[in-house]
Amino acid sequence: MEARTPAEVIKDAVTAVTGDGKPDVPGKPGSGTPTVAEPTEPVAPLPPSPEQGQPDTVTPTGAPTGAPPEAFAQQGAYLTTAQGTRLRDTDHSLKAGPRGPILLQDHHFREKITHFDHERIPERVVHARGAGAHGVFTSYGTASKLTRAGFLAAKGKETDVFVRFSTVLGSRGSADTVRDTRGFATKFYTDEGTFDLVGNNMPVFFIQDAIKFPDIIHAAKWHPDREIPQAQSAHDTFWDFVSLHTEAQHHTMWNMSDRGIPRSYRTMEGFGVHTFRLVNDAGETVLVKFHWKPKLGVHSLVWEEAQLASGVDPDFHRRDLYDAIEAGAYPEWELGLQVFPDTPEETFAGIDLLDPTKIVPEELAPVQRVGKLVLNRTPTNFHAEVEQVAFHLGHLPPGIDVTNDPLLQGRLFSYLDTQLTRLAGPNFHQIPINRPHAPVNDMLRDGFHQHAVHGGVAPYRPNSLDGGNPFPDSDGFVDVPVTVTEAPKVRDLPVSFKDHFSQVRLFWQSMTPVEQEHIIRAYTFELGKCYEQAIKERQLQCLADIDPVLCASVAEGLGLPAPAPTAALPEVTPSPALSQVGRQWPADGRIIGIVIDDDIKTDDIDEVRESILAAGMVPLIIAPHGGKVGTLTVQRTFATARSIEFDALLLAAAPVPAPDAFVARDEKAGSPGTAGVDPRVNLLIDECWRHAKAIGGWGSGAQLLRETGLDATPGVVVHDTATGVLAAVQKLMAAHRVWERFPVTVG
Ligand code: HDD
Repeated sequence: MEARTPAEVIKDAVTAVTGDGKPDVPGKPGSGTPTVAEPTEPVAPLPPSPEQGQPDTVTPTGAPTGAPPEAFAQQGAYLTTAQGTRLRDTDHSLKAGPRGPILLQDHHFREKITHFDHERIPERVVHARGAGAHGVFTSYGTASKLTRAGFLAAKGKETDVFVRFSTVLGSRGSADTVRDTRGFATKFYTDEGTFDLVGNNMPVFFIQDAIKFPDIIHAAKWHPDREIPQAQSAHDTFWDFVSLHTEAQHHTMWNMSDRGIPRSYRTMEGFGVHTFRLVNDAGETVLVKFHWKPKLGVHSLVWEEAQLASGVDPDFHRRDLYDAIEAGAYPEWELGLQVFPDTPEETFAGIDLLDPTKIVPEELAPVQRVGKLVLNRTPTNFHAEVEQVAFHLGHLPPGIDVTNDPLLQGRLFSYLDTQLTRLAGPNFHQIPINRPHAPVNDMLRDGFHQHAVHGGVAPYRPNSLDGGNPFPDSDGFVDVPVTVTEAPKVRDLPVSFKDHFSQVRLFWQSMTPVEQEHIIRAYTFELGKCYEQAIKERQLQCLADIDPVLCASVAEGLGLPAPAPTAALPEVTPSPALSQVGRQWPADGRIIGIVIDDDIKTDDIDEVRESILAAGMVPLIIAPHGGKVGTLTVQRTFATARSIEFDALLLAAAPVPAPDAFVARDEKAGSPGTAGVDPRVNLLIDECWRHAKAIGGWGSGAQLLRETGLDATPGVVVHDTATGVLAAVQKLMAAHRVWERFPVTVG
């Protein structure tokens, strides 16, 4: 065969596809004369919809008005490369012909894919799963005698804040409602420098010395071989650790209590945990513990609800936070201080204030309110703000100082260190969410991701080249000159730290019977998930050293003998302030489900909806199908509604089973409830009742509650009128749950 030149070979190959070798007309694939049929028909692109607008009619950023401009990266309405070159097309890579390979020269393609490949940053080693919001802190001025920190001292002073809530153990994609401690970290952008209060929703911690932090976290996170369980403490290594390091018993009981499964971030207390030192203008000091008190009270889920929510809505807390803010039901907390004299012993009422496994009961040192926090703005970009926010206990303004709590001392190292890897370098304080709102003039220079262009030549002090700049300020941060006791260098802790059980007993005894019952069930569940008999037995021994009833009840559930205590149990004085039961709270932002059917009188429902909204709560209409029922807009269908979403349930109807099209066969077959009622409504009622939520009904809804006999049980209201039912249900909601409905065997 006659030899051909390379050019002829290529020409033949091209001609085989396009026929005559002429390129296609741009935008009209196949317009050459193909000798082989195109495998696909060219499809005309969809036209832009009219509401998409044109570059000169839409804002470039979509930014809400009033939002800080520096938070937005978009600077014009036209699509550009990262270098600002306008682009014609971002949907097609540059190819050697429509069916050819992608060309390496396609900078836009490489820039887009490379950037995407690096979009994720390492998740936090703990507290990976979280949600955050912006807000404002307003000082009451009541701390002015205690601290010179301006954001606390001046009455009415407003300070911008960013708060990040989190779970501790789970990965970034884990569920919100797992049993765990919750992080409550607040960044105050004060005029005198940033203050980070990096706390939890529990006032004590697992360990007393920071050197054990990697150990407790290794034990509590997943097993290293199979990386399970996700976001759970119900496994062997956790219980192995806490039963061997008995200082962890106090925090563990908080986790096993209802505090481990909060109803909402909005209904959590927050604690700074450690004791801090405040210093005023006169140089006088006091020791303090920080508390956040939620306006709505402290409320929790019940365990089954938490488990259901993990599957039905893993974003339960995140959604609740953002929905509440967007609905204008701004979450609120008061900041409070427990104040103690700064004595050389650093104790109060015999309690060592440096021991982070101990509380000071509020009955001994009341929490004094010093300001109010309101969260009023959701993040614009989750990654930029919630992922990149970096907290650190060393971020302190003048007037607040640390103590020698050995956990706090170790944390002072860890938080800066972790950001170096997580945020890839030492300049993370220049990321918008981390930028102080006070003027910055440091002598830090260069490094990865340096955003500032520093002037001058002399970032050192003293200097004679930059006019002496920057200057120290005699009014600046004071390290309180606390006397350090002369003592030998040791790897040890104070003797008082060795009491690991008396405060666990105090917590247990402060709980009401229903709360104790929940604690027993939590221990029984979690230890029941352990495989190692020795670990269960060791933890039972710890429970025996806390309380015999607790120990015996859990032992019974595990099918093991209850051991005797190793020593006489201490006398403790309960602290009723620790209980969540027995008080009345506002129900702002709570959600009431209203079950209707197609025959409903919509006037009644309109009236009820109006009253619910007027009370600051959220009504959700639950109907057999989407769309409208009369004039009412349906918000949940029987298929999409699940009890976990509602704090109370109103039955305006007893809906009959919907046509087959709407009910899955298994749901229809399996439900026990009342015959003739849609099984999904039966399930709603059943779960709301089991989870001790208020339930009410009128008309055929009342009839249904009578037929089931539920009307004779606590917290179930039947009435002739819708408004009568709502009034009674609202009263019940103030107590959060119908506590009498829980079965109790202790007490
Ligand atoms: Fe920590 C994150 C709270 C002990 C080391 N911690 C982190 C967060 C919270 C807490 C709320 C998430 C912050 C955010 O939302 O970005 N940690 C606590 C509390 C503790 C505590 C209340 C005890 C009273 N932590 C603790 C110790 C160490 C750490 C003893 C290490 C010695 N914590 C870290 C960390 C994290 C962190 C590894 C992970 C991500 C981060 O810091 O920024 O440095």
